[in-house]
Amino acid sequence: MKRSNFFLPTLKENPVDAKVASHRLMLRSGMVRQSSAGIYSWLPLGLMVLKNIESIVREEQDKISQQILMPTIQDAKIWKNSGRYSDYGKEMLKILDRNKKELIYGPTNEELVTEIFSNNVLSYKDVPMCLYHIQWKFRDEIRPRFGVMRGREFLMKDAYSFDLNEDDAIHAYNKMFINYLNIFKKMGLKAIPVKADTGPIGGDLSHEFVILAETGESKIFCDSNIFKQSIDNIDYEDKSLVSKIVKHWTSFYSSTQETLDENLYHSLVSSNNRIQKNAIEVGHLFYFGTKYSEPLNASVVNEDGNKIFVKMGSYGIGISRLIAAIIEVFHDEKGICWPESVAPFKVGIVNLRQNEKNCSDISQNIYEKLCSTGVAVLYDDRNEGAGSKLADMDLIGIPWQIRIGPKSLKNNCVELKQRNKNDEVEINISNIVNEVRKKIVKQ
Ligand code: 5CA
Repeated sequence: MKRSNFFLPTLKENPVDAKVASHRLMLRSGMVRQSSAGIYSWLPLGLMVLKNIESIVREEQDKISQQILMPTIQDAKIWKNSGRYSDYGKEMLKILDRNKKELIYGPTNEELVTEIFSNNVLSYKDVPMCLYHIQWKFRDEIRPRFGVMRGREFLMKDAYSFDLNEDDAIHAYNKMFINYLNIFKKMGLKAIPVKADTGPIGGDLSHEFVILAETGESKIFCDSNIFKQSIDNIDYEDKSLVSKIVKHWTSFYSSTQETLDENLYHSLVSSNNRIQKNAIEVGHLFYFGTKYSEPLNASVVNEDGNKIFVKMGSYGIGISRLIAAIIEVFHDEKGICWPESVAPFKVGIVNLRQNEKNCSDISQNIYEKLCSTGVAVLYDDRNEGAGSKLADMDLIGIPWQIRIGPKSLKNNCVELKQRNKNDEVEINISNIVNEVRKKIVKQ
């Protein structure tokens, strides 16, 4: 993509009402624009990152569940049947259509997915089943703030599991637990699971996945050793391995403020290892048994001919919030420093002297070669000063920068710089494409 053709309205000044780094940088780098409180339009750069995050989530979720797509607008009737129409309170956006039929804009999808299951699955042979979708949600939050971190409209991945008995349902929960660790790892994040409250979703088993950040709205209390643990891809059908891994991770004390047991925390974790910090909730797991399957009549006939209500869990990831969380972790005073897996472009080319023919010819040539090998490149070909082009490239956070100017061209070289390091190296023009490709593959 050439910058001259790319809709990227960057801002030089910090917007006054943006209080946290991620909000400031998302506005300054032209990723989003607010349309009303807590509701955003996604411009090309922002949408590219959103899609990258979606595809990491999709790739991992496809290993343990099937993707569907439910609508944003739901019939109020199913929410009345589950009892949540009144329970959900003012956060739920209620709508009347032209026939005065009551609809709602979905804040989540337990009711609708349970109805789909109930109308289409009759036999125990069809379970276990796990369905997920990636869809916009609306919650009329009292205090939408920090940009897409706490929006009113936001993109969520939500999955729902259906099982015959509690043992299988806990296996589904555990698979999701490990899947989440892998998803966040792929984004370069160290997310940890913490024991959590179930809130309006309900149930008796729940974990939040959180990222440490000063600006996070959750407070967590945990054993620092949990940060030293790592996760690998595993065979999800190996029930005992799955359970062993989850037992290991949950053996370290970790809790949100709401579920904190002060005595237990102090007795289990030595004072040097206690971490009490702010964190951003990026994912949430719930197990709630038959809370929705009973009122919405989601049952199957088992082998013995008996009708049983399925045991369910639901599992969310804040896709749009993740962008803010990633920026909170990966930024410096100049701008965003994207981890490569989510970066909108892998390489940015900065032509430092647009009006010098040699610089432009070589920039164009490297740009074409990189594009033809499938690398996502943004080439800043605008007729602007070198300083402002470099500042913009730092602001938008592309992981690798190729800087092309007369000084290094004298040695037949260009400069290669990693966004988050101060280690620019001169590389011969004839090697640059291969060098960059090698570095990207290695990451
Ligand atoms: N139905 C369940 C699981 S699918 C559910 O709705 N869980 S939740 O309420 O915890 O939301 C799931 C995830 O969505 C959260 O972990 C958080 O990352 C994200 N999220 C929730 N509210 C917002 C919001 N107002 N703005 C941005 N992201 C949000």
